[in-house]
Amino acid sequence: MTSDQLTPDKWYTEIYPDDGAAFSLQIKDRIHEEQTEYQYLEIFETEQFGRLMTLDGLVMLTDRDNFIYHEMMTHPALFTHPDPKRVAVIGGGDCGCVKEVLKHPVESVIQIELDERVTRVSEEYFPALCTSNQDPRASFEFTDGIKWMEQAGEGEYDVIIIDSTDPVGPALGLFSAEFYKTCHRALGEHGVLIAQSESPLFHQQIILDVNRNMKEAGFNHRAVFQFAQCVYPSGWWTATLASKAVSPSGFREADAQNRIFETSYYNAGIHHGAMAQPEFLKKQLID
Ligand code: AG3
Repeated sequence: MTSDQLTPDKWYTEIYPDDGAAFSLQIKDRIHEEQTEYQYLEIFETEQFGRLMTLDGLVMLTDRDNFIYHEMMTHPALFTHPDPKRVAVIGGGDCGCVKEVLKHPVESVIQIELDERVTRVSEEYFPALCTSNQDPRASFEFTDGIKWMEQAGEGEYDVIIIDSTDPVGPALGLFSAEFYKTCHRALGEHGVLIAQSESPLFHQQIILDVNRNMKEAGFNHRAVFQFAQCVYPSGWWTATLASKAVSPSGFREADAQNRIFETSYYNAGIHHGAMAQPEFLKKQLID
């Protein structure tokens, strides 16, 4: 299914058919491939981006640039909540979000990933993302995140992070108002939700739908964070944050500024800047 994405001269290409565009990485070797119960999983050694993981022919992450994505999927949400202690990551099987969350003084983080193979393969091929997996505050469940949230206790979490694939197939439900409603219920009174929400240039409608669905689910405040991610469609990506009570503009800026842990991308200035919206998006986003 995906073998034609690697040419004989060793370029791996993900095509974006709806946008007449593509992105290629120069490959040294394919070092792993398997059909899991859910998807086709491949790992490549690239020439310049370290290792690459793909799922069903879509680029998930590379060693070189995943820090931007994982830092932006976690720190803005954790610094928006006044005192985050209990965190859930839906999807995110590569453990990159768990690692960033554990830099905060949280009590627990649980990763709920459908496909256990993604995590096992990450432990082997992306050890840098899995360095905190043995932390006693971390736990891992391999099951459907939608069902998990339906059964979660009321107010069980402070922050929920949705690190999903594109909204097709099993991930589609993770972009729905119904799912966000279960998250709203599972969050405490200052609860914060953040979800990866695709490209402002290629997937504007998805961002607008995510915002509308979060509002419908009862989240009073929402903010779109933008950042570069050159290995994803258009090279430009977003995460949408939704909050029950705290306005995203009132994030814990001093704590972000004086944070005691290392980041490579995130800081208080980036947090502010990432919330600035391009005119074409601002005009369409609902308040
Ligand atoms: N999650 C978002 C992947 C979306 C990429 N889409 C694409 N290549 N068409 C990545 C998981 C990182 N933890």
